[in-house]
Amino acid sequence: MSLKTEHIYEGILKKDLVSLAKAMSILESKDHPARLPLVKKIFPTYGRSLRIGISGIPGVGKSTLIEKLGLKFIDSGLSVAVLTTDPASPVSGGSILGDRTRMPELSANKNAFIRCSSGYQGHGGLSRHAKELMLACDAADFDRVIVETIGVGQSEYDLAALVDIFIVLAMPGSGDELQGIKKGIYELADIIAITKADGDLLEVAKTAKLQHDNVISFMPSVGRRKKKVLLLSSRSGLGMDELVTEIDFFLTDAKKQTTFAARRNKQIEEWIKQEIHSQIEFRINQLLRSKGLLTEAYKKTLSKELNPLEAAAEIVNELIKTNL
Ligand SMILES: Nc1nc2c(ncn2[C@@H]2O[C@H](COP(=O)(O)OP(=O)(O)O)[C@@H](O)[C@H]2O)c(=O)[nH]1
Ligand SMILES: [Mg+2]
Repeated sequence: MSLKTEHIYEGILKKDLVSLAKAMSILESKDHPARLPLVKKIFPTYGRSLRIGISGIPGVGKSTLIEKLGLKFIDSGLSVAVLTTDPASPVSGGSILGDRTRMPELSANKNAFIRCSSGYQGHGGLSRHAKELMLACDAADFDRVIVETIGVGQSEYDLAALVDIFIVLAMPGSGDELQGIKKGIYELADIIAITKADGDLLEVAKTAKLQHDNVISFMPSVGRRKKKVLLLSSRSGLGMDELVTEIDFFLTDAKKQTTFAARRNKQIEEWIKQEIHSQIEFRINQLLRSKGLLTEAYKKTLSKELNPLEAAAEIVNELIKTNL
């Protein structure tokens, strides 16, 4: 490990936020020579922080909630790291919802650290390297790590497998409950919170809560506490204390029942699995580039000698011969 990386490592251990941000940049860049040495150094700290996953469609109120929740944790003497993704469009490269500014108070707090990765790095809005970023938060000894992901595609499933508690936010009156059932996302949720339960939306939110209560009453609670549906308003503060209590209660209870440990074991398993896929993909792309296989197949496909399916099969066979 270079002196510079050693310096960054020492900095993380002291919770120096600049070092932590630098470490995260290294961890997010696949080819960085310091990436592996850094992971090796910090891995022994794995699992120190409690991980909270928060998911829900864009605009449901995740970032606003995280700011309030983070400040509540800090008020009770805890330190908080937030990993979020900038829902930038790969086309315009611009931010749609301006997440960077959505947590102004929390970002100014010295007991908080906010990392905003660009959304299109990974699939569905979860940073491809969320696991490594969480590990860096462990090393910096943050008490709570909150990870935000937009409820799109695979990202919810990926996130649910990487955290100690998974909270799904639902918008009142949006038909979210049906969406949630369809995608099986409520099966993964430990807590479901109906957001924006204030002003004109309060009554709609109350109805949505009843619908959600009904939906989850049919779901089995295998090995864990029954799922909980809460009414929440980041604006009026309704349900905020209850949410904090529920999170603590859930985690304490999970630890007692050993489901917490089981989940942590699963997290490691999931991490290895995701890493296998990512390393194979990286190797394949390297080989494709170096061997010019793609160009050859492309030519044969253009001249209609092969169709794309055959061309791909030919390349795969060739790659297998090289033992990847
Ligand atoms: N009425 C109301 N609006 C909220 C609440 N929380 C967030 N919002 C608004 O909903 C919009 C989206 O919030 P945001 O936190 O960015 O959602 P995200 O995309 O899920 O992160 C913003 O305009 C917020 O001001 C709430 O509790 N009540
Ligand atoms: Mg957001």
